Amino acid sequence: MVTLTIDGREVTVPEHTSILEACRTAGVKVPTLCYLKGLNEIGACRVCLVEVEGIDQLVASCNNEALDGMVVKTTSPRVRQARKANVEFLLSRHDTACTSCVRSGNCSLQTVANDLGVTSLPYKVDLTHREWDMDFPLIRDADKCIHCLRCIQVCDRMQNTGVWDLINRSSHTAVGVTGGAPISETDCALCGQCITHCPVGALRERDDTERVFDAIADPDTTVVVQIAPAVRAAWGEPLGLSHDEATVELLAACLKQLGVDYVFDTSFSADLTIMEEGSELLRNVAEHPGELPMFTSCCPGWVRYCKAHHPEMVDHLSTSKSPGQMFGAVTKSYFAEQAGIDPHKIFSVEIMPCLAKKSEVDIPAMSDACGDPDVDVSLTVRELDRMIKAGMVVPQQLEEVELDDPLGTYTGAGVIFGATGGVMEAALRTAHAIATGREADADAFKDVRGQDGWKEAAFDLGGTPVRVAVAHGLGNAEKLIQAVNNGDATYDFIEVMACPGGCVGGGGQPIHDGEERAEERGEVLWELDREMPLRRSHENPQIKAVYDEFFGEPLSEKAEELLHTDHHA
Ligand code: HC0
Ligand code: SF4
Repeated sequence: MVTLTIDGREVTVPEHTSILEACRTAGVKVPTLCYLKGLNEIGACRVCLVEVEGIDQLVASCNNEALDGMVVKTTSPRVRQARKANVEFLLSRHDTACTSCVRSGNCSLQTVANDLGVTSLPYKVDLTHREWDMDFPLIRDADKCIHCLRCIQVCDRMQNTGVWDLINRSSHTAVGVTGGAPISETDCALCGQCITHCPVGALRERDDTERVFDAIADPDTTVVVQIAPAVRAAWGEPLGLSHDEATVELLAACLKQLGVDYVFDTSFSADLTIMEEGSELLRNVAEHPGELPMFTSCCPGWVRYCKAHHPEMVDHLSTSKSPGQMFGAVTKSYFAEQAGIDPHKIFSVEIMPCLAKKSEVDIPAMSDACGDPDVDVSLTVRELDRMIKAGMVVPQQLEEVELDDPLGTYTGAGVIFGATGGVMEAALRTAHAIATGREADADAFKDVRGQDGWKEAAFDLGGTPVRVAVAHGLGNAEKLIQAVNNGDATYDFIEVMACPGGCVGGGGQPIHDGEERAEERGEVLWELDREMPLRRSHENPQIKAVYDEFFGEPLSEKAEELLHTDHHA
């Protein structure tokens, strides 16, 4: 341990702690912009400068160690003026059109500039607007980049993808797409983690909200919205709602207020996915022993990564569509039939914590129900929250409403899809019942929960031993695949979610700079599961009805046609 003095207060911290973390331990606020604990500790932004007695230069607190006997000052005039000058420098080459910036009100640069009393800029550099493919789901605005390098580190170190890099030389050095390639030609998985880790508005999603507003305004169009499992754990955060207040039923009320015709729950089709994927797993175990593992395919970020980095594994992906896509296909077939609506007049919207879903809905093969896309638009939670605000909807003034019939009923198994390990646990609950004819305790498979990047477990399903693994975050997935390819690990079934913590930590979720909320949001889903009267997908009465009335049984011809896909198509 080392003991140092910060602004006259003594504080003791473990050796090798940074001065910044020591300040935080002492309750001393130091502003930061580029710092991301454990991932980006490079002192690039120079906003966390402090004065250390005996050292002439001010030092960056994030990448200098706290030493025994050190005397640190964080609020001296020198420190304040240097921080302010450094922020003025950043702003001089930043597009400061805050009023039309998607991060206004949630931007660390804006906050730091306001906190430091920056009210005018002594100088400004001419900005050259750089072109970007505005059709791509991920938008980058180079004029808002502050060169913090977080996106490079997150993409490379956490997600093993390397889309971003330093480009150009000397004074022209900037952040850009590796090798200067067009973004659509890179291996971007569209996990969106660079967006949620960007401190400013340099990275954002393509905004598709106007398409939804237009559909709502069209009297000939029936707008059907599905809400993904992980949305309920986060949608209320920017709207000042607690987790208890921000229920899926209150969100349904907001959507109805906006003019949406039907509000359903993707958790319903998560239950449907389990019926198909669980049956697929058991069929594969029986028919192709030794040809496994089978990978989940419900995360389009993971599917994009798999296709780009591991084409040898594509045939091991489950052919089951993601719940979102299954929902779209069911909406424009079974639901359209039941409700007597022309499927071509249905506008199908999914609200997802995800960026990759924006590309998934555009895959040409995802149009099985009536030839139109099964899902017309995929919105992130951030876009949803913007729609709620733009529609002048005040959730606090609304009463909860029930989700609509017949696709609004779901089980706890469907809800936990949004947290790492949840898809696997839900699949095992049902696979066990199919294999043994008996129900296991709903918590019997909880060994695959938790925040470890790579988890494994083995279970007996009616005499068949099944080895399973769960990875979240593409860097962890990569390690797992390497182990499988090298023969160092053998599994029958593997869940991969691209985002850390699963969809609760998705790239389309509300942003809280410097905070990781995935674990806390995941707890919301596990708690909902514990409280649900039905916790196994096969117990969902509307799932039973949809098979009785429409699909016949899992993996039937109709189910294969509407609920499965060819990942090569
Ligand atoms: Fe997910 Fe899903 S759990 S991927 O994270 O499987 O986005 O929430 O909607 O489709 O259900 C995202 C979340 C979903 C799908 C479900 C799966
Ligand atoms: Fe999208 Fe979820 Fe996959 Fe992240 S983990 S890319 S949010 S589906």
